[in-house]
Amino acid sequence: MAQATTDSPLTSVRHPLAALTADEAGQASRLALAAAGPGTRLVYCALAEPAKREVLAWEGRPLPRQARCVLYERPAGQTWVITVSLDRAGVVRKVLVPDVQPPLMAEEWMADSERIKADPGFRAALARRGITDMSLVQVDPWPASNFGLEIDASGRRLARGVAYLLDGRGSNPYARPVENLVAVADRDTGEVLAIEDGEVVPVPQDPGRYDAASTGELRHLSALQILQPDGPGFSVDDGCLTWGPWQMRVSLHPIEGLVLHQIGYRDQGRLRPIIYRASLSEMVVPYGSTAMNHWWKNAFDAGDVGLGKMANPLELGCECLGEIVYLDAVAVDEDGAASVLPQAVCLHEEDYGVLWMHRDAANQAAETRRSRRMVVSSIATVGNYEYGFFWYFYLDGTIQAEVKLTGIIQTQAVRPGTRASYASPVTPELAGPHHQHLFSFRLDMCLDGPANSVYEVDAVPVPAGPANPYGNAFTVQETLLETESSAQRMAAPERSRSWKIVNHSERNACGEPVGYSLVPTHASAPLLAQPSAAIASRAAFATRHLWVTPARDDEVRAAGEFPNQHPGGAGLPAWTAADRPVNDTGIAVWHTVGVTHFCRPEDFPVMPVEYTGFTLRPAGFFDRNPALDLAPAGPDHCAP
Ligand SMILES: [Cu+2]
Repeated sequence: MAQATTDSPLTSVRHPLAALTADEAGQASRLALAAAGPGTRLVYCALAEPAKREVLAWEGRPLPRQARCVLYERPAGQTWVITVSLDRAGVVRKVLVPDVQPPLMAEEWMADSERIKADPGFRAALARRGITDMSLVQVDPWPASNFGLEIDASGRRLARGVAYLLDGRGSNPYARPVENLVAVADRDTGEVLAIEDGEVVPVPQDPGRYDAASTGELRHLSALQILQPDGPGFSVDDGCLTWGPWQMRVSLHPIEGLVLHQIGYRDQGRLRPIIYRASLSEMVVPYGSTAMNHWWKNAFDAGDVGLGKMANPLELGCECLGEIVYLDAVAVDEDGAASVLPQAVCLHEEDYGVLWMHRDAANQAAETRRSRRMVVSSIATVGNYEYGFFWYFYLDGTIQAEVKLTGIIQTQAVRPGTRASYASPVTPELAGPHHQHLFSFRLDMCLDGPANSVYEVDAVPVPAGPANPYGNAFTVQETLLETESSAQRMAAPERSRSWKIVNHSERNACGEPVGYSLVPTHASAPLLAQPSAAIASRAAFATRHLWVTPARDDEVRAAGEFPNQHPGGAGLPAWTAADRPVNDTGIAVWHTVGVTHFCRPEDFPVMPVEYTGFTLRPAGFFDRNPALDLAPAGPDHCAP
């Protein structure tokens, strides 16, 4: 998927990072498919981003415009990356990537589900549970993960399928899981290779419906309208968003979802760069249960599936409220046919309460300014879960990334009166297996220029003694993280730990390097699986809250580009083994945030949004409060 443009470009020369149009994505996909062998399928097509140095040096002359297509040659089981020139309508590079599995394709999900349902052994296992009407059976064929088993080393493209019993059309499949039954299937041949069939547990009765027609008398809220009579306070031109002093490029990548480029802030007439590229590099949902249907579940929803590919078309008044501008995206199917996915990215402003205020005690004069934030968001549906990715930009220079988790939990059927291990009860018939959602954000930093460094900043109590005669003193300890190994760090709330990104060659009014603090507001527990578990090497990024690497255009995905069935070790652990210096150079800062999810009854049948994310706050980037210049709120908002 590439992002379509809702506004026509103002000039014929588009920005080097301007998203592919539907025509470009379709043309590139056709050329790539034509260059591949028979039976090849298109997995995704995205803009081939020009090198960062070329983009930063760009002065308006057109750069070569290329698309990068990932393809799967099914008969040979081979993955190709084919780069296509859109200027010359031809293939530039064709690279075979050995021993990897590309992300899952939508057509595979549908086909594998039907093949498993048609398997006689699977049907017999269902019949043993009294289930014979296959029209009421849903099979979810998950990415199979990799546990170093013989079947994992076979090179087969594998699915592990689990079943649910529907309660009629539109019902909630996850309310009625078929427990202790797993089919292992070959996605290429359609063969069901193994069926694991354990103790029969009755399928829960509660249909778990959550639609408005099923939930009884509805509670209505009073009307709430957000009006901006003058229209939105921002503008978008071919993916370039400008809001007050803020400027950035917004796009939707098929795998990473929202990607923001060239985030900058206009300060006293000068556009100051902050981040070159901000993205979700990977995410993983490791399950902590030993049960047959759950122990192997480790969804890498970016690299296994694709968060942009699964983006929702958003609706005014539903996912977004207020004066909204939407950006469309482009979806490309496995045949290379491109279509527009409408309203995939939502842009709007939100009031955010008080930004700053003070009432002078002597003369009772009060000054108050209201806070507002620019919101850039997209919501992906991956199987049972929804993930909303929200970037917020505030008037005081703060940047915040937030993930909103909602949708339906993975469920485990239990006999009423019993309790499942490594799971929490959600209904008398259902448990929710313990699991985590761990997200790795990558920030290619560019604070006032590409050469940046990172300090770990701790609050440190001072031992009582001559230097602390009253016992109350504490100090701040800043430690420069000089190499990749020294920059693998954990959060430490007991030390108010943050990480300060600085540019040593640019100084603020206090003579200090300009900086931004990465505040780990939702660091959560890191990966809880044992170091010996397969997932610990497959999702090594999730074992640390912070990594810093030299920023390289070809190192953007924390678990490597193809985590699907990967045995592990790719991405951050492989790159950082060289222990490269990360001081006064172009750096990528990788931050793991997440949720450790012990399911609650309140998470069923559909889960209220849970939040995670982080904050980037200016820390000596500006010389004083950068929001002093805001006009006071109008008298109708702020009467004396
Ligand atoms: Cu969860």
